[in-house]
Amino acid sequence: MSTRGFTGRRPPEATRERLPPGQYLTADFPVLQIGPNPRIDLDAWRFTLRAGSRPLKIWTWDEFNALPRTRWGGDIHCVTKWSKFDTAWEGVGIDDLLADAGVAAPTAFALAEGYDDYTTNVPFADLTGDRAMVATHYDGAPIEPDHGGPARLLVPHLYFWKSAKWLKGLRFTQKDEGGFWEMRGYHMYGDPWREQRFTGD
Ligand SMILES: Nc1nc2c(c(=O)[nH]1)N[C@H]1C(S)=C(S)[C@@H](COP(=O)(O)O)O[C@H]1N2
Ligand SMILES: [Mo]
Repeated sequence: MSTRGFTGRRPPEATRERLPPGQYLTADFPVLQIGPNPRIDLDAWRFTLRAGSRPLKIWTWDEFNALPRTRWGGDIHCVTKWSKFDTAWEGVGIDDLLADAGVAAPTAFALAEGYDDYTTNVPFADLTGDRAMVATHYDGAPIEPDHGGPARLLVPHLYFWKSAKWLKGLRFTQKDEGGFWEMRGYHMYGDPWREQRFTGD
């Protein structure tokens, strides 16, 4: 009888079922980004919703924090193959942002923009229906700068590169425009369960 699978390196059944293909479980929270943390002063922080270059609504930090709050708990999956289970987030749902702006989505596509000029595209449908938020808290505390505080996008059903840190706004685009990593070979959608890591996956 083969002993493969009994070496202790294979995760238990319950863990395997929660891990998308090619992922491994970590208890750490790795920090991944294209450059240094941007300096963000809360007095100067703005969150802007745009259609192309036209601003639809701009919130200050205080205005943003007066919006209804939402929580989400669950697993996150990074394209570099780590997954982290049972993460806990709090922030403002994109549905609530849109409602406060009093606008319907003008196009089907959005680009999330970070204060470090990072961008990533997400179909607008993936941001609504309680599937995404602008998170301000992780594990009950304000999100640390390393993880995108004061506010980051959280789209947990897609690979974590879609969850833009230091979020400064969302831009509706006419077409599905690739962001920073999508222009460099990452998948336009990024579903971890279909292992959509790179263009063509
Ligand atoms: N603004 C911004 N957001 C970003 C990035 C970045 O470089 N800048 N990197 C992305 C990538 S590639 C990953 S894997 C996750 C990592 O988030 P973490 O550092 O909180 O684990 O942030 C994503 N969001
Ligand atoms: Mo990443």
